[in-house]
Amino acid sequence: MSDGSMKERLNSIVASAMESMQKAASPDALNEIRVRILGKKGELKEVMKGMKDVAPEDRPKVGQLVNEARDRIEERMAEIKEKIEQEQLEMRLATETIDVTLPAKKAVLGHRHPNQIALEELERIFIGMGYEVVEGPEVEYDEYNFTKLNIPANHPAKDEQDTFYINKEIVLRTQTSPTQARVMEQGKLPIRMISPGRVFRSDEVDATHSPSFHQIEGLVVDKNITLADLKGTLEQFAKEIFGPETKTKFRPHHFPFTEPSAEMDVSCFKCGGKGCRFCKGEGWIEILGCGMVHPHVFEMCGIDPNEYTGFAFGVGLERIALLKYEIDDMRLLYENDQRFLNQF
Ligand code: 2NM
Repeated sequence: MSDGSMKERLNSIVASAMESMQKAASPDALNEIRVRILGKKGELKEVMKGMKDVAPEDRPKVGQLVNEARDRIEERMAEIKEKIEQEQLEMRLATETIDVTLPAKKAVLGHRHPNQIALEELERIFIGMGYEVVEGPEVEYDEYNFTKLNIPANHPAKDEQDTFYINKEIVLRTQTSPTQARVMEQGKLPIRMISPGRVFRSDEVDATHSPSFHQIEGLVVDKNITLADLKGTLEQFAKEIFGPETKTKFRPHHFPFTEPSAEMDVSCFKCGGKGCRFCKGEGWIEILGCGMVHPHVFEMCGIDPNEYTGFAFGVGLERIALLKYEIDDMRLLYENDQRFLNQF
């Protein structure tokens, strides 16, 4: 093949490329042209293949012609690409209007969890009585979770069946009272505090149990605190949370960290104490555990039990939420189904 006919062929490729590019209406169409002409199996590559038939002395000249043809096509292609993109942008600006008068999309608001509502109500009641809210670690030393609370090494609460152990010395706290042991140890007296938070017990999930639930424990330490202070405080608490008609009843109980210890029942706020399905015919509903802080606990937390006395109590937050909102299965509290949560 002569370099003259090569030149003709190149000119015709360039001319046809120019023509189809001129007609191209989209970046995609342009890209097809690029592949057809400049691509690996494109028309220019075909011309290069014909180079073997060109006289060796003409080859550099023909190579240069191919490069020039490529440059011209690429240059024009870039111009046309920019023109098409500009046109498309103008088209979108002209057609895609935003109606600023449309009503805004409603933001989907979450909802306070029943546990949270109950927690805030309990906190409000105790803050109103001058208590401080103190939070502590969920991963706790065995020492604070058990030993300083008068729960000795051989106590059944420490069984691996009941407690999650991280290692020999560290557990997931089974109660929030270790936070109170920490506050007592700091030695700033008197103390009026509640400690809310998550606690852990090795329990199977059912309608009334969960391996992770929440507690609020209270602690008052001062000179001359008596059982009368405990009763008066918790009676007031019961009336505020369940209504002014609520009666309370204290039954003797045992806790390692208090002596004497009791459980407090409230008169059923559904039937007023006559007995109904809600209180299982009892007229009373068990609400919390309490007692006078054991002198041994004071000693282990650095407080002189001859100078100071105190009372403490523990309430299950879920238990209060289930009762107050008449929820019959604890599992509903952990499923975070908005249709359920929105009811409270
Ligand atoms: C309860 C029942 C009775 C309690 C004891 C203490 C502390 F730290 F003072 F020893 N805090 N909370 C206590 C007492 C907790 O829960 C059912």
